[in-house]
Amino acid sequence: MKFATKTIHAGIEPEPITGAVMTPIFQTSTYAQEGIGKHKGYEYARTQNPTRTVLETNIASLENGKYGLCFASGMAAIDAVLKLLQPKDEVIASNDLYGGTYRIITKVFQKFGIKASFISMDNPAEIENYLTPKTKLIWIETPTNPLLNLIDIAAVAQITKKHQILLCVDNTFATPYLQNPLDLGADIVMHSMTKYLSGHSDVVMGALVMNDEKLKQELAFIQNACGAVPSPHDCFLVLRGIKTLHVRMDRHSENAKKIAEYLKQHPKIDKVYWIGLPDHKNHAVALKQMRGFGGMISFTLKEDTLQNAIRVMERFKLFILGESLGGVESLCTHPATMTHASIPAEERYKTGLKDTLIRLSVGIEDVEDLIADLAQALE
Ligand code: P1T
Repeated sequence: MKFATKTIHAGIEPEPITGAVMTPIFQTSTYAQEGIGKHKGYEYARTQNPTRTVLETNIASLENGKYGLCFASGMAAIDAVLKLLQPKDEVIASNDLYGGTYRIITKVFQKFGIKASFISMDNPAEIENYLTPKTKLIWIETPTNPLLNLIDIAAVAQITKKHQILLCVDNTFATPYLQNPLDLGADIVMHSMTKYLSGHSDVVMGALVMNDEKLKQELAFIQNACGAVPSPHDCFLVLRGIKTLHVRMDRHSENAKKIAEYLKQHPKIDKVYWIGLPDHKNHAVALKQMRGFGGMISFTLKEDTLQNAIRVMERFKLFILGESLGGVESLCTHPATMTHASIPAEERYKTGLKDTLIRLSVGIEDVEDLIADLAQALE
């Protein structure tokens, strides 16, 4: 099956009793058992739920993986991966990444004896300088949040395979429509389904996809033992969102291209970060491992003061000021005080994340209206 067909059909069959075409919301916490240990594969809804099973099968298929697991949030999915580690194990993560990922590693898992380093992965060969016998996990986000750096997944996977280290890729910004990390050698793909997969800013959810059965069993054990599972209603909403993922991503990318080009020539704009621009520092990596460039753009102003950046963000009429991304509506975010506030300023500055950076999640509205909004906000 091709991608557009999989979004609508993978793992999804009409419901056998009534023929309902849409996967029903199995709003139940438990299932009747015919006898002790005799049941239809469902015992208790933390462990399995049919609406969730369909979504897990669907997302696995979109990522060309064998197994999918859904969680109550993207952070719950990240939490499950980190729980594969033991005290004294080490994780190496890319240094530009979602603030919540930095926070859970440094504020939650370091307390339990996990060590972490956050490094630039522009040159993947340099990762080897940081490896120790205790390194068990490499965590990368590509494209990164919010600076839109790219990491060569296949090059990192060569290193992790050589040293038998797990590689997990946060594929939230790209989505499986634009990039499939498992095909490039990653062991686990992680998603905040809150974003493009649900696509309508009405759900918080996360997912992991993998090929290795033992790894799946370990992660499913953590999912059930720790219990951060999504509700059946939310699974239904994400299934519904995914059906239009390919159509939405095309429009997000198309609109973002026009907006990036508009910003690029605007006299008040200094830097524009969009991976589709030929002068983006990692554009070659995008061409190598992605099928398109997506809807996320960051930029800074020539008169680079916090006051100016705030003025622009507060002047938007269509772009909604807020956290999150990937919905049909355009959003504008101030990473330094919102999504990345939990990263100490000196760490943020090292990666190039200034207090004045403005991040846009370009929606699927008419691009002329979006450009008019940018024009009036920058006036
Ligand atoms: O919000 P949640 O579903 O728990 O997912 C966390 C997460 C993980 N990975 C990436 C790349 C993310 O962007 C996020 C959440 N990010 C935002 C809320 C944001 O506005 O950047």
